[in-house]
Amino acid sequence: MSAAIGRRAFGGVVAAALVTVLAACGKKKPEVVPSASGVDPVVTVAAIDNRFEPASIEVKEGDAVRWVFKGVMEHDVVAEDGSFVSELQKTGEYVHVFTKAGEYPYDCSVHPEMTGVVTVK
Ligand SMILES: [Cu+2]
Repeated sequence: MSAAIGRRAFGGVVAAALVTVLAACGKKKPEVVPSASGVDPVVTVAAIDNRFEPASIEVKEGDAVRWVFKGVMEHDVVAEDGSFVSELQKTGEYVHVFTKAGEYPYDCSVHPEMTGVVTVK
């Protein structure tokens, strides 16, 4: 193996390590899923500084959930599975209709300590 090839291989290892570090310190926010409209939410969750209130809610299939943004800081709602993702916002609301039973953990992309879960029965 020549020295040149050796260097190239080393560069690849460094690049791979860098990607790993970047992935660990900032998971990329998934694409925003537009807020639902024309529905009547059964539960409202407040996004405040810095938590979701209430953090854990339970709804039925077909129910809509509304998040209202009331913080001084910007927050968002990001489902772990990407099924509901809001913009970063300080005011206004975000609505999502849950059509399938399951557990939907979510957090705020800028405050990892802000977590919540929607359980759909
Ligand atoms: Cu936040």
